[in-house]
Amino acid sequence: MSPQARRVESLHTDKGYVPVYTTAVVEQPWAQYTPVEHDTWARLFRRQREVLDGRSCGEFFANQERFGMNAEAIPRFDDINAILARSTGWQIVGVEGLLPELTFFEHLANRRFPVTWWIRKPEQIDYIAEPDLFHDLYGHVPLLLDPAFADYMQAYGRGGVKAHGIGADALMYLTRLYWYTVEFGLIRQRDGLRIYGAGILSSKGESIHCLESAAPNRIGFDLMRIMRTRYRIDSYQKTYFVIDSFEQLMRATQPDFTPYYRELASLSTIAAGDVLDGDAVIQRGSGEGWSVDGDV
Ligand code: HBI
Ligand code: FE
Repeated sequence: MSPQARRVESLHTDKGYVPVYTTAVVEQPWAQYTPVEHDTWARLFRRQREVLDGRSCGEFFANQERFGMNAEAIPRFDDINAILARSTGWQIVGVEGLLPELTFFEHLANRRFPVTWWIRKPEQIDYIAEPDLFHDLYGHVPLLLDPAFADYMQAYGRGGVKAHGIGADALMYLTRLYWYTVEFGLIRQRDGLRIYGAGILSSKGESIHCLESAAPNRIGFDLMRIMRTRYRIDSYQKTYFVIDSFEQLMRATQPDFTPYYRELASLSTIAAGDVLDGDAVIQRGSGEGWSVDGDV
């Protein structure tokens, strides 16, 4: 029997939002979702369907349809899992919210993606500081049907377990990679730049900003460059990194990163908005509206 699902939210303290770490896997309490919660899913689903038309990568809507995701109701995790099992062998597991890093990596390494079971409140439609069901399920899960992306996520999890054993710096480098790919990545496809990062796919504002705004830099994927680059947690990204394919991502994570971490220790970090001489610049950002500090 799984533990009972209970909604755990971050606590607002003088250090900002502090995640309440819980590690349990819980059963999705599907029958307990209220009409308001299904409606929140419906509103977000319809809105992003419109915004992401011509903006999300080709795989995104196609895979959503393979899952049968629609605006009618919050999907059942069991239905999603039946389809995942037949394709890439991934599974989703219900969780209360953010997990401790090692627990999170261990799930990924075993082809399990943790999905927050609860959905945001109506007044949080436009912004919520932590992952909820909409971000996790709508944003992350469709790409788990893509074989190369699915392998990348597992390799990332294995690398995470290893980095956790190496130390805090290794973990910091690897977290930057997750941020600039899985959460905020762009991909170059036949008809132009497209979104694949879940942090963007689940945000109306950033979906438009990342492709249309003149402010951010758009730079070709470079593993070591990314692992040196700080990022923003409280505003749109100053820089987006662009991959050419999910195979490129998968190939980049095949080697053991241990020597990379050693090299990174001798290299300076890069501010979120900086452009370097060797960068494969697709667009140099105007920097309009950027705050001068706040990179993490
Ligand atoms: N836990 N449920 C959940 N979802 C995440 O995306 C997540 C997490 N714990 C840690 C974490 N992400 C980050 O440390 C990643 O950068 C690895
Ligand atoms: Fe996420």
